[in-house]
Amino acid sequence: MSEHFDQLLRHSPLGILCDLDGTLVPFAPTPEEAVPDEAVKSLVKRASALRNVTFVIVSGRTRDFLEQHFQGTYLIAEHGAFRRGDGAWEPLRDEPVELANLAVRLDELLLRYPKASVERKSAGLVLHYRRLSRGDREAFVVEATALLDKIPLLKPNPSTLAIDVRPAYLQKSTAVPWVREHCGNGARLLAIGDDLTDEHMFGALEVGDDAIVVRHGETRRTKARWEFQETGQVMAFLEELVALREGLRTTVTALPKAVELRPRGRAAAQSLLVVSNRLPSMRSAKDGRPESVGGLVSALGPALQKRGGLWLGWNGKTIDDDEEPVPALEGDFSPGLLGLDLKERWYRDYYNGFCNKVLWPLFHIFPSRVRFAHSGWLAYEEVHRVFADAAVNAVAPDGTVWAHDYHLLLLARDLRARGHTGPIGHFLHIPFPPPDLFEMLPWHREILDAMLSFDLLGFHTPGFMRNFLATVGSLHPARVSDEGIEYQDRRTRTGVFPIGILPGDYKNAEAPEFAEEIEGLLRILGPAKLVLGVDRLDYTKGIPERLLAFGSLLERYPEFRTKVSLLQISVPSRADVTDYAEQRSQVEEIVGRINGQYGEAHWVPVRYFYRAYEQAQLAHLYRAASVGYVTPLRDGMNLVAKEYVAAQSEDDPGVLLLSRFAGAAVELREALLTNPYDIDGMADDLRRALTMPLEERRDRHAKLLARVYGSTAATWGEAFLGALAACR
Ligand code: GDG
Repeated sequence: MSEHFDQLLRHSPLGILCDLDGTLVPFAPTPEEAVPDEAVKSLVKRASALRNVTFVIVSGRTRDFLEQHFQGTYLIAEHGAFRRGDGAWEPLRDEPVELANLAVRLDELLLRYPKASVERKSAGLVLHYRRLSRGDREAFVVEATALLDKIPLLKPNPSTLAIDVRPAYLQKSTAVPWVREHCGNGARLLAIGDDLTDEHMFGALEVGDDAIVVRHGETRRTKARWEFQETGQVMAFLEELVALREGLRTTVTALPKAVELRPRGRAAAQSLLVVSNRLPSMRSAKDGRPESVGGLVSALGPALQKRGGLWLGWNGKTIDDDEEPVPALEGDFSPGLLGLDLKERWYRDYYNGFCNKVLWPLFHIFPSRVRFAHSGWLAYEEVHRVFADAAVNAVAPDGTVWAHDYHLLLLARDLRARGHTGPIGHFLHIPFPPPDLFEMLPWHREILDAMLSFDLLGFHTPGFMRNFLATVGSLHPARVSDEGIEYQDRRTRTGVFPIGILPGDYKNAEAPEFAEEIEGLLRILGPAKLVLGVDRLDYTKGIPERLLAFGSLLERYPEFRTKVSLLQISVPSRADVTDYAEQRSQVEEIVGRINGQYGEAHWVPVRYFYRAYEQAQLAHLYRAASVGYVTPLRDGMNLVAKEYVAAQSEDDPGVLLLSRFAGAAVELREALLTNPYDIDGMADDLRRALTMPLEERRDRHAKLLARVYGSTAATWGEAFLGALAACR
């Protein structure tokens, strides 16, 4: 028996949630004909008598039906509307469900489709259309769902050739906490079912639990990690499981197979899965070929294609809190993009909450901007479970998983709990803070524990890696040595992998269709030298400081007035987080003040744009700028700095003025380094950049360019994946 099932099936307490129709009992043309036979009844009876096992039938059937066939068994009827443990039936909610309005219209529908039938229940009804001809089925579903959509409260749930109609809150997911409570502390649950109503049950499971779907030859997406094809296999499995727990067997051999993701026309389970909070944006180019937007996908695309991999992440859409996200392929791109919706609540508490109001400011050393909320931490854990469920379905159990960034620090823990055995790596795109800051996180121990489930943790700079090792050394019992970090029976390695760009994209960028707008912009700027800032509008990027230093230059060195203009492009980002909205007002206020104070009829000192440009337009602007003004207060790497270097002409290159607190400053040592906290000092550095002799500019640029070409996005991806493979 596999190690995974050996542990699960012997675990105490164990809860088993088992659907009936299509799972234990084969389908029949009508519900009346589908009844449990003696073999099912006797197996359920034995399962119900096991010690330290809570066996529960979780069905859409009525109380009467279940009671008639199963005595002495825990039962959940009508998708959770009623449950019965050792005592009497209890309703999930007390209010009755109003179905009267529906009756007349349903009767009319059934007159037109006499082979369809309705099964009435106290908390809903089921429309069965299995007996309709194939041609009639589709028309019936369209008419029935149109009719039901008009009924408030009731929500149609199309399942296997039957439509369940019941209040939206009645879902089998409600069975999961009830069973867990009955099992007692430390329980693990196993859920088995075949249709979409069972997916709700699977979706409510937690780390350590497991689910088996019964396929009946279908290949729809599922939250289950394991699969059987038909009810006979479920029976054989449960027979052996019961015998194992009764002490009559030592092993279970009738085990389910791992579910493989079968996206349209694609190979089965993948050998490499990249997981990031957000999917990269892709679009179809004019010639129909998919084209990536953004460096990360260019960096990882070739590695994914070579290994037949997939990319999993949030698709940018949100859904209502009572809906369950189902992973789906986005478009027809290569590499394949597997998208997940986020519930509204997760967007608020996980993404904007824990990620962007806790981890982002804390890791960038802005503790005063951190806003802790326990709901945020709970959502962070919950979203990890959702990502882990989707991930284990999308990658072979021994495949490689590469997780990205602070949104997914717990992923390896949750993948291991789901039986993933392959290598799992993580790359942090932002800084890692020193121990005393990390300790501010009320959940610092849990996060470190989870991070130590990765095989490899990658950082941009040796400094960030040192911070991580020092944090483990001071806050965690793990042993840190040259061989890596050892904790319990695991070893985690760390490494420095400075991310790069694809320099060719900036060096030779030619896109005539986008050039006109930029040339117009440059004409307006006139003969003044151009100082260029490009960033997401984020308080870590030091935009107010950069503007103030530019003001200080104009104030203290009046000879630069009318001779130089600052163009600041700020790409809208996280605008629904208060700190970002405030940053925007602050930036606009400083721009207004400088322009009011120094502007002249023919010269505007600062041009400020709150929008995004095409990559080719950025390359054009980079090339036109005499100074690349990159001044973050703290930054993981900062790709703009590298892009600026790549875009310069070698004959007459501009100067990169770079904050010493950007990760890029470690590599780009020939840039003019500056301290953005010292406004007048930065103004002096800007002056030096604007007056640097050609020879010095060429000399610095040649060295910088060699570095940008020496370590690119592609070499970064391969280096990380190579190191991850070497961990095993
Ligand atoms: C995180 C870390 C780390 C900007 N404006 C436009 C545009 N951009 C592109 C730039 C660059 C990218 O966005 C920004 O990358 P950065 O590295 O500067 O910053 P973050 O977004 O904060 O990224 C950072 C990075 O992850 C990678 O590990 O370097 O430290 O914070 O590529 O060109 N792109 C387009 N239009 C714009 O207007 N198309």
